[in-house]
Amino acid sequence: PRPTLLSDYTPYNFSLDSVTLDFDLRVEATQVTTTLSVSRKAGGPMRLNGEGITLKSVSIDGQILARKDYQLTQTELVLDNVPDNCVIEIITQCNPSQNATLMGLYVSGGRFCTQCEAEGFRRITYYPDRPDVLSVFTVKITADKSKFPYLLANGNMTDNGEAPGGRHFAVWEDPFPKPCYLFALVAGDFDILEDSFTTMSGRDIPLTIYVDRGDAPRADYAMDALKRSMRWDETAFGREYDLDRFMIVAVRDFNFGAMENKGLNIFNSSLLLADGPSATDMNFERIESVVAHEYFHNWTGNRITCRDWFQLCLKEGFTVFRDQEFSADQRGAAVQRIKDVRALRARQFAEDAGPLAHPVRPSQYEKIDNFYTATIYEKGAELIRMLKTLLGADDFRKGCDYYFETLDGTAATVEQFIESFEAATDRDLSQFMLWYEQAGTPVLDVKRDSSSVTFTQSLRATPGQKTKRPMPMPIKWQVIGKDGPVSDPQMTVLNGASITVDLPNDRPDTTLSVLQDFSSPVRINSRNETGDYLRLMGGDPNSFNRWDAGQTLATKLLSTLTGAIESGRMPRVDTALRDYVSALRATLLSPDFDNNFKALTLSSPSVMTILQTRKASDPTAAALAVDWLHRAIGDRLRGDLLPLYNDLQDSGPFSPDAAAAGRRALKNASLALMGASFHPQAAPLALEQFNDATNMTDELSALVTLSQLGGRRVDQSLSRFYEKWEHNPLVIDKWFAVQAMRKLPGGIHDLSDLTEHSAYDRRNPNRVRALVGNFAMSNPHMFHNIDGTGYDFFTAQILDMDSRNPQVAARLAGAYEIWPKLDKARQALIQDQLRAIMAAGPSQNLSEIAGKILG
Ligand code: B3K
Ligand code: ZN
Repeated sequence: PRPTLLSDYTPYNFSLDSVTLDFDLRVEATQVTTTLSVSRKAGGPMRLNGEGITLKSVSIDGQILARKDYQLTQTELVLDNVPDNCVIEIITQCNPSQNATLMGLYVSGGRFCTQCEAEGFRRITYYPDRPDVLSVFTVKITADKSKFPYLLANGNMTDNGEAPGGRHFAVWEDPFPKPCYLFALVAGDFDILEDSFTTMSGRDIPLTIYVDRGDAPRADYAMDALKRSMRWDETAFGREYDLDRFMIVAVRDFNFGAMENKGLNIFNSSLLLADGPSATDMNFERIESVVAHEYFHNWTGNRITCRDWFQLCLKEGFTVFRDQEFSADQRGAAVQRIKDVRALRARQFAEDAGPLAHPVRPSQYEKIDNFYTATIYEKGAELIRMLKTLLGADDFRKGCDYYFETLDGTAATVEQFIESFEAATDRDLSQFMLWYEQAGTPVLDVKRDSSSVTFTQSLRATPGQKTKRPMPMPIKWQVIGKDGPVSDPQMTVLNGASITVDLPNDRPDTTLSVLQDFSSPVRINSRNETGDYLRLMGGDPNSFNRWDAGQTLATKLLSTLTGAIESGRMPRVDTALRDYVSALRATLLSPDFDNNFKALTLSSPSVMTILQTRKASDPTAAALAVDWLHRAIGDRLRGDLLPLYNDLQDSGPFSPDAAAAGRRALKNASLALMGASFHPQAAPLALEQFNDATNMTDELSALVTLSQLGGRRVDQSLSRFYEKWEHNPLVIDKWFAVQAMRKLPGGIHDLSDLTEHSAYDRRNPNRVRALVGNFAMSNPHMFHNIDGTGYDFFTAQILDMDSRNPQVAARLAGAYEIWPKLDKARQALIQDQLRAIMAAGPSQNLSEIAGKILG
């Protein structure tokens, strides 16, 4: 299939003055009557997208068209001779109960729901399914009243009543013009949680969250996060909510996290429902950020949308930046920055370094669903952050205000976004556009002598991009002496290939702290030595760099260990390990740092991160290196861990706030290290914690530690956990996940058995991700087993998923992108798997990903 090209963009040749959708909802045969008021803007036929639906009739101004008056293919309805101004009526039929793609209109848990972004609306009716065609929608829904008491769509409800045959109807109007990807419809029976919010101009907005019967109390936290997000967007960005009501619906079967449909957000229930006993602190944190993210889209995405899907980062990068800033304000900026960068490095840097590398604004795609990537989202957010760093907070806000004022109600481009900042601040940002156009992670080389430092940037070729140009890079730095900083924080902007700046103090015994707050998304090539990192770990005033110095030391250790394990040598890291652990101990015992920061300092780099620093490496050796390091840290901190664990015991009622979560994080990190080093108290403490836990963070952490310790108590604990939580699908996902990430005693057979478990549901993306996704991403020992059984299992699961849900299958297959970093034997094994996928007649989604990974 021919890829879609950015350079091919042409505006649509009609405008849609209004759209009416009339749904006659029936589980197996839903009829949709679509009425379009159109006016012509340019010549040519009217092309409408449609997929997997049956056309019943088309009429123009009341005249039913004969079959010869239109062309119909698998993907398009083409109308010739459309008058300049007319009303087109299209009647279609679809089968929501058989829709396993979870795109368009489908049934989940006996309810109707929709997912239209990016190209799902075409599975509902024939329509110009592209983000630059905006219209006002009126939606009428008719359905059985007892089975579907709630009938919801975007906007405000303007009418409702009874219909013949035990049915009822509701009419919804959304006054804000929108593209069809923001359309949503939900029908079913729900428990509801209601609240309200008074906006900055004094408007009272009712807020409703719709969940499974009995789940309403578990939506309290999401509701609270929603109200905090609404207030925050007013104060931080001056953005007020616009419709008369705001609704969120939770569904169990969902392809990704959540969706920002205008006034009617739809959420994967895993990102909405939480209470202390059943949800971890990480779940609470994610819920807070995703609720905010979807709400923030109301301005960055909905009021101003994208001209075409190449501009996806316009809404996603900006909105991720906004949710990161929100979380930083709610939970502490330093810790938030560390977590965001850790995720960026683990996922986006890996993507940028491999066969799937693409620019933040790509110039071509086969399936747009495959481009909801870490690069578009997370690197996209980093670009906005750099813009803010370069401009300063005040000018950044001026540019945002200008963007919202001048482009409201339009479908915009990245150029228009950047031009807003140029216009509002009178600056030339043309070079900044390169960040959107060039794929790959730049390397920032740092070379100093006693009186100056030279920064040099370079960027390796990526697929399809051979030569690269220098990009504007804000570099925050500071000079640190043995008793602390000897300069103020500085900022240098590197525009060209290289720049040399004088150091403020010409002192021999100083260390440079470079890229404070991770001021640009780059890798650093530094000449700092172990002693420098130890100094930064102890005394860098910038929390991010203090944490990062520890990560650098750990990564060096792990890389050395991996090399030693690969070649069967005894690792010789005594001195480095001793120094690293004493710096860790100093951090742990210091009263100056909070528990969240300490827990992050204790957590070591992932196998993925180690592989990034090496060539042709054995991933199971890297995994053994991580185990070895944990054990060594646990041994050397033996005297500290137990008192720390005991000191951090919770008392009082559960709270999901950052301080309480930090206490649990550090407590459980010490338990995990005791477990890794087989501390005699580890097993009894973990068992006691598991049995007595009153919150899921403690219960699950104890279960993970037990499962790493092995032995009979693991099976007993897993069964106990299952019986206790059998009726909560989100917790049963965790039960599958724990097993997917553990060295199973029966190897791959145990994993296959889990796919036959009565609670396993291969149609439910959450469950498949819990078992299959976690296996591939977080079980290096078994997934990368040199006998190839891990890969065989994974490929079979991908192909099975592909037969129903190509989007989720393609996303799973992304786990194979790591192959160029692996040893020759595994490279060959994975290439065979990818060739088998390509030979199996995969969907277009899967074929694009597998084909690109294979190269
Ligand atoms: N905009 C949606 C993502 C849709 C993914 C489509 N494959 C959620 C979000 O980013 O907020
Ligand atoms: Zn988003």
